[in-house]
Amino acid sequence: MVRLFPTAMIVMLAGCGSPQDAKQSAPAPAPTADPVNYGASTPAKVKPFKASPVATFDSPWALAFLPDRRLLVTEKPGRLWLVTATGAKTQVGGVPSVHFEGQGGLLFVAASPTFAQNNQVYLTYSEPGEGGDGLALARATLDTSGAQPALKNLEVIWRQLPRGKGGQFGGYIAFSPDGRYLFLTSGERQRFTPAQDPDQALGKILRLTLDGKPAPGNPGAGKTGGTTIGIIDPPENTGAAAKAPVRTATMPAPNLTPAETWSTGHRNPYGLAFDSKGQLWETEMGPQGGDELNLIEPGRNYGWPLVSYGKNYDDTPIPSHKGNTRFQQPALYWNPIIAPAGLTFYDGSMFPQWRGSAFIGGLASTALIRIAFDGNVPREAERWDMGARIRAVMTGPDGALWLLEDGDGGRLLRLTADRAG
Ligand SMILES: [Ca+2]
Repeated sequence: MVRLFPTAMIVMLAGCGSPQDAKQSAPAPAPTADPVNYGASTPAKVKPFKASPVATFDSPWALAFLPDRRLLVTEKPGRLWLVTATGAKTQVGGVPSVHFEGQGGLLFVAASPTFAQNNQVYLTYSEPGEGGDGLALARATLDTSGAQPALKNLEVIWRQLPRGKGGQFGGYIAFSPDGRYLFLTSGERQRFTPAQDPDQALGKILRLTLDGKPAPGNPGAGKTGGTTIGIIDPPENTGAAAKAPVRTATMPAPNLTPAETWSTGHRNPYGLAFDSKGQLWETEMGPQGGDELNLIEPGRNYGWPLVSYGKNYDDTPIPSHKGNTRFQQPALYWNPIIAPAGLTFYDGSMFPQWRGSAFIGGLASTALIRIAFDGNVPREAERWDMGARIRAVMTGPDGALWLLEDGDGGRLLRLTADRAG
């Protein structure tokens, strides 16, 4: 079946609620309390940690710890490094070719929950192809037996279709606490309305098996996608969303299945992590204003691009999330923006006062942000100016916080409890 997906249908879809409707089990109503805006927070003057540079990279994007406490670090132009805790770097061979431009390139890296048994790792990246780039999820074996570490048996196990130019890919991975499922963020590529299309894996969070297949028990389990007429050239990141797309093409939809979808209506999810209670949280870059921290629950619709706490880049308004019970509210939001990148929950021993907190990196805000929780309600507890765009933050096995700065010359920083002199 070939389907058009004009704006009028988007409105109809939004009224249909979540994919769970089909199973006669509508999700609980979205909370009606409007979230707090932390956009005007000011950084603390004192940093209760020491930030030590460990190594320097060219546009690093993500880091992952291996069981032996070495790290993998991606560089957006397409390089992968194996790094010791003291900063010795060895380049990893066998990395797939990526299209490095704009927000695209080699993105996330994660060690499989089964790494101790099989040395498997996952990568996400912008994969070039006919019609443009698409987010790809690949799995490979990290072979460290030779003189140079290398990825072996690399296999793309999921692809974001339709392909297209530019935009933000998402690409964050989080594993369920039991290690059985892989959650993947798929950005809406600045195409707006596909974030509400159940047949396009854009603006979604997916729940997959470790092999990249739809996970059993997903809200749309058993459903298959239709052939979709997708937007190839996205409009500029402006309010032009409602206007006709520049160019469309009929795309096969072999893996645009609602069966993969866990949640809908996301813009640019650049952070995904489980807390100690097993709840999944996501950070999302909004448009002009409207960055969000969301508690992710299955079958819920988080509203993009139909509602937002921000406005379009050309200053055209977007209907507000405020008071709107059709869509899941963010748990908190930022306007003006922080540009969140990276999300980690802290459970280490180096900073016992922060156990249970979450940390978010900030690009535009050049900040590290601590989120504390009152029950299940998050609040921005502290913010520190790091003097550089922060691209990633991860809790290390040593209890330190590990950060990546953005851009050429971006440093890997280890934050320890020693106070700065
Ligand atoms: Ca939202």
